[in-house]
Amino acid sequence: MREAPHEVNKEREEPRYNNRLIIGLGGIGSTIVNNIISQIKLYGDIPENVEFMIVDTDPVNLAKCDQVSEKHKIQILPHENQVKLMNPWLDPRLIPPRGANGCGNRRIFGSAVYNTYGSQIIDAANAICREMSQKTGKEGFAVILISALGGGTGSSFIVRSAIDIRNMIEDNFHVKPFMIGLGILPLKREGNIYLANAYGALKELHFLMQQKEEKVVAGMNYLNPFHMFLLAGREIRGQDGSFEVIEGIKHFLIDLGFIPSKREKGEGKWLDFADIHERTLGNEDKFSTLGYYEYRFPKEKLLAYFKIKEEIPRMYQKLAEMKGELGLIQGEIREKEEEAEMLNKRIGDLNNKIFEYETGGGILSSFIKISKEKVNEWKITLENARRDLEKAKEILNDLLSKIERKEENIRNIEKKIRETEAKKETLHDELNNPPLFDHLHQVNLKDEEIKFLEERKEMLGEWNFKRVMEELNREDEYLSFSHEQLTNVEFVYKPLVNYIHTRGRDINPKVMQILTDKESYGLVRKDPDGNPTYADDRVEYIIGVLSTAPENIIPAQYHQEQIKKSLEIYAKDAPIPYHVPPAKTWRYNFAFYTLMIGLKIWPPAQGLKPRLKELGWIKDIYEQRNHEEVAENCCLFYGKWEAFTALTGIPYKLGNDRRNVRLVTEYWKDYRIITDEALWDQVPLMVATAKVPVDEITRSFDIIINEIESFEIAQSGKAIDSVIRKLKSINDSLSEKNRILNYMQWIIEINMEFDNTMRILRRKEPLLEKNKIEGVRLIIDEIRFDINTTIVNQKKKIEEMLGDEIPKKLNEVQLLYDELPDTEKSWTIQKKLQEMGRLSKEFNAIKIDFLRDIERIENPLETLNEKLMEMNKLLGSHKEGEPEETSRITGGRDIYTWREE
Ligand SMILES: Nc1nc2c(ncn2[C@@H]2O[C@H](COP(=O)(O)OP(=O)(O)OP(=O)(O)O)[C@@H](O)[C@H]2O)c(=O)[nH]1
Ligand SMILES: [Mg+2]
Repeated sequence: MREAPHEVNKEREEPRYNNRLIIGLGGIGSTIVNNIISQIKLYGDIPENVEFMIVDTDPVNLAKCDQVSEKHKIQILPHENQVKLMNPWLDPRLIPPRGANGCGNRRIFGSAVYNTYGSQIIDAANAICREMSQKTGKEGFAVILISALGGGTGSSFIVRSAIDIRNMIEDNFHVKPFMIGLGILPLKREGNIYLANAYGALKELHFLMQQKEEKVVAGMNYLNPFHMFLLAGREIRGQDGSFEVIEGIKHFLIDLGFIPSKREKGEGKWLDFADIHERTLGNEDKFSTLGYYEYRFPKEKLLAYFKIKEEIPRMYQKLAEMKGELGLIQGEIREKEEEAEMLNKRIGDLNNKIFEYETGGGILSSFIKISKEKVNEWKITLENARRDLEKAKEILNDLLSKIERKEENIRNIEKKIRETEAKKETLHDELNNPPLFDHLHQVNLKDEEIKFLEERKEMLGEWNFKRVMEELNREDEYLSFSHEQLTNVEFVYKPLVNYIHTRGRDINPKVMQILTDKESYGLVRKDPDGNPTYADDRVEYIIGVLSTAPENIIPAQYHQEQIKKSLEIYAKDAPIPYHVPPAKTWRYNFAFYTLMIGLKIWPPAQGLKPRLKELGWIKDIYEQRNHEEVAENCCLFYGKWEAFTALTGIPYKLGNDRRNVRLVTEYWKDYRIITDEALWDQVPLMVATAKVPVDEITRSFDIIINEIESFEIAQSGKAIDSVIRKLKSINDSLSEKNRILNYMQWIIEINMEFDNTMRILRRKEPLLEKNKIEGVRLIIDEIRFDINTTIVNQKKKIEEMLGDEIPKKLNEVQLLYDELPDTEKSWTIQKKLQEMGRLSKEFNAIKIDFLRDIERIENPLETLNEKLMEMNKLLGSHKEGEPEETSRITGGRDIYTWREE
């Protein structure tokens, strides 16, 4: 099924990434790795080229991960004094209180812990890699790092350890490992600290991903360690997807061969690491995501249910047997107790007899002559009886402890029966009413169907999904949830995050008109359907994979072309946008996975929401936090001042830790998640957006000017009528002012956006095509002409007319009527004169407001003018060292001002 351009030379490529190391960091990261291992073990041993490792600061969580060998659990227990000693910069108030879980959600503390104990993680990874490569005889490595981004431990360690592990493998094995990161975003309703942590972690990951050149500081290479960083969200379309996201990740990684199992070796599969590597080239600076839809028949659950059903009667039988044994022992005890009683009695009698004889006063001595021998005989019998009694007591004791043990066993088995019954109930419920998920649809089974299948349970091993649904007479349903779903766009790509691929119709139509005005500016092309195509909307690479046993596919219903088309919508005009080969996997699952490489998660334009919706909600929370609070959400560079300076250009001060901490926090607080290309790509849009309110203001002024310029006084007796009409429409036209002020508000926002964007652009080379630069310059010139000439003239004209000419004309009319003798002023004329007087007064009042208010547009327009001049400069002759100079113009906050401190 592989398409020609995907052909990869296996012999050359595959061994490079033969050894796979999967690392779970923090609570959720470790749990996912633990789940992956259980899943792989379902189908046999773990292949020798796959190793797992988990790292956490929370021992309780590590203990729960029972699938990971103790040797591969890296437990980091931060010791307060040690952490303080190694991190003198750390404000002690940031150390989590005793008893807090792990890093207590503090990324800054996670950073300090990593500074102190990180080498343990790297040493462990090194030992595992060494052992694995000795076993496999191969040196290539692929490493997958998994963690949640909202916590303290995983979200810090994933940023820090990725660089160290990459460097360790390069140094020790002399190969470049293929590195994949996988981060889980929090739910919208989680506490603020989780949301803000996730934003902090994303900023740092994004920063690392932008490091395109080797930069070695203190022996550490800060080149981007990741080839691909996948994001998955717990909340998908407003629903809690905690379970689905873990299932999805697990299945995605195993079924697609990222983590080979004995069943899915990863070689000769639809996609291997060399393929993935090829697709990620050039997109390492952007995030990616995975899509997941699964239709599942609960074969494993069903078999487990049958097994339990068979087990329970056996358990009851065992219980009955044990109770029987208990009865037997109880009998024995009764016998022994009687025996002991009898012996006790005999001993008493003998003692009495001997006593009476030896004291001589008894009845016996007077009537019977008793020989000494007889007494001795009694004594021997007494001794024997005593011994027998001891023995009986011993046996009795044994029996009593035996019965205690039996009773304990019985209690245990009763407990086990109760548990098993409960488990049976749960399984039964899960078969009857499986929970409904957006990404995971499990077939529900009615009691008769369960019974039907129980009678044929041997067949379950031989049948497959399609066959079993036919046997149940549910083939229509099978078709609907498998094949038909695949041709529905939504299901084809179902990403595990809330990603909106296009900016769609969100852009103001007037801005759009400017952008797509091909004749004048040539900024944005239209596709054949007339929709604008923005390079920034495109997902760089989309791969769709159908994963099921081939027997489950109904060829006539599997519309591969249609699926491809659906994917194409999101891939836009990406060079090789999709790939839909079926992967051979499980017989009872019908799954469709998508791998989407190169997401543009930022807002596509000024004033729009980010394409990755999660980014919107975590950003909002983060930005409400003050400096101290934000520090808790940051990790990278604390205590690594030298690297901070080398990578950001912001100088640290030796020995002034408090200041250095502040610098790092401030840097992250201001950091924006966007690539240089995207930022430049937004320039035409920003400039086109600026043109709209300026155009609108000139248009509003034109309306007013037209209105007042046509103020002519009719020469007949109708003069007063025309004046009244005119005054009304002039007064109306002056309400255009409100529109003008609205546009002014928009300009103020645009100015802020220019500030934010240019703050970053000032340090970057322009990354815009020449023709676009020309288009943008043209728009800038037009706007500046409007600001400096058109609007200035319009204002001047309006001021003259309103302040001077119209009052003069009104005066003329007034005079005209004043000269009229009273006898000629009819009642109607008098009424009209009154009306004119009222309108003139109104005019005067509106006029004063108007002239005062439109003065307010001057400042924003002047600022915009300055921004545009600077933008022009940035587009043209960008030189190193220029930023300090230009930053003064905007007066905005600029991180370069730190240089002067
Ligand atoms: N899918 C899923 N995610 C969860 C669950 N519980 C917590 N999370 C996510 O995990 C994030 C916290 O990450 P953890 O891995 O628990 O934290 P950690 O890395 O151990 O960090 P600390 O415990 O603060 O040291 C939260 O923001 C949640 O989004 C769960 O049951 N399912
Ligand atoms: Mg934890």
